[in-house]
Amino acid sequence: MENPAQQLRVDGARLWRSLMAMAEIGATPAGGCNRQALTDEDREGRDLFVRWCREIGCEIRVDRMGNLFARRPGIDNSLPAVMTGSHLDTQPTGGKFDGVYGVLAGLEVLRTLEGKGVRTRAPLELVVWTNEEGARFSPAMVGSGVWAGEFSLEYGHSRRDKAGKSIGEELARIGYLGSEPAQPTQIKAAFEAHIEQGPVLEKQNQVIGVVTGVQGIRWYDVTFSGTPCHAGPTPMEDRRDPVQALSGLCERLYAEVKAYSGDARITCGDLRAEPGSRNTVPEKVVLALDLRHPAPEGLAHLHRTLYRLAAQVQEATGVAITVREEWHSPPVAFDKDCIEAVHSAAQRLGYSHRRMVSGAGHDAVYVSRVAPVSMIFVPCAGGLSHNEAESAEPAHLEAGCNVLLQAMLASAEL
Ligand code: HGY
Ligand code: MN
Ligand code: MN
Ligand code: MN
Repeated sequence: MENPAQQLRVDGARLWRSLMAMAEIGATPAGGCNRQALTDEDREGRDLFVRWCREIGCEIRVDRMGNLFARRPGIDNSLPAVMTGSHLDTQPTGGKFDGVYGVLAGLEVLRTLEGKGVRTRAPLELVVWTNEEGARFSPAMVGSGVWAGEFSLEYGHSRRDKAGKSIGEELARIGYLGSEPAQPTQIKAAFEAHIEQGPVLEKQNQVIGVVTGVQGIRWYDVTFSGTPCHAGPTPMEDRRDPVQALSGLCERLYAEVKAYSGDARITCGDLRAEPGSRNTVPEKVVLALDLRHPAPEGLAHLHRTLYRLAAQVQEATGVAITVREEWHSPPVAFDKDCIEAVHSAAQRLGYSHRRMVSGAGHDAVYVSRVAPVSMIFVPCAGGLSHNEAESAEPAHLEAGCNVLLQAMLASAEL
């Protein structure tokens, strides 16, 4: 027989309405969202979130990295808090659910407790982390990374976008440069709800992903330096063309990554040529490279392969190739008790479920440095994300939110 806390359920229709209201901020004509970190759209989304949290009596605080905390007091506020949350910033052609679902599912949990007049023993904290995506400012997850002590505050503030604007300047500009130190408070356990952003749950017709960890990520800037010359008179054999070196390296690297393991990932999401004129062989081409693997030794193998092949192609083409590592987020295993809290909630609620490792990075990676953590995944259509067509079923979003509620209540000692 379920106890009263276990009988609590969220309001899926209210969750959906909030998701759609947030999706209007930065809405794109193709039905996605462009609400990049620390833009005016991000500020608008944060302001809406703060208003919603204040409506249910949460205390709001903002830290030096713009991380936004909504705290729901418990019966005993000397106890460490139970945390949930995610991010509101999106990719330039992002969707309505990546990150936002985790923030608004957390809000729905607080709204449910408030509506039912339920007070947990431990306080609850709902967080919006700054710049999770790493699209406008590199690296990804830098807000939670500074909070967890992975990066210094100076480093976090110094990161610049392509227009040369820094995180520190943009936080001040949008009014979210908080005064709280960007450092961990006492957290008993943390749970993050998120769409899977891959095809596994949908393909296997499962509703809940019980997330056991996150795969490793390594980011690089690979610079190819050639000799600028005229596109017409210069014979092909007289050129040192960085694009030719780039294509040679990519061909070899994609082949070796695919041959190495089905779990390995390579993505070349951003490229720039300088001076960027159609009829001048570029002086420089810079490739922003993303490599991933679930195992430390797999990620290390990809790292070595990149450097080995870069040296080979440099030798073959005479084009200087420099590889600079931008970010390294090693694979993370989540806490077994938190994983079990998610698993038993899914089981008791009768949702089909499976354990899985996350292919995407999440703020939970850095939160896991300072507190026990697990995540809850729900399917997204076609496994598509970082795409304006991203979509998810209201019933699945509600199910994930019910699992979040129950996992948090189990930890908050209701
Ligand atoms: O890159 C990632 O996996 C995440 O979207 N920041
Ligand atoms: Mn995300
Ligand atoms: Mn994302
Ligand atoms: Mn099971």
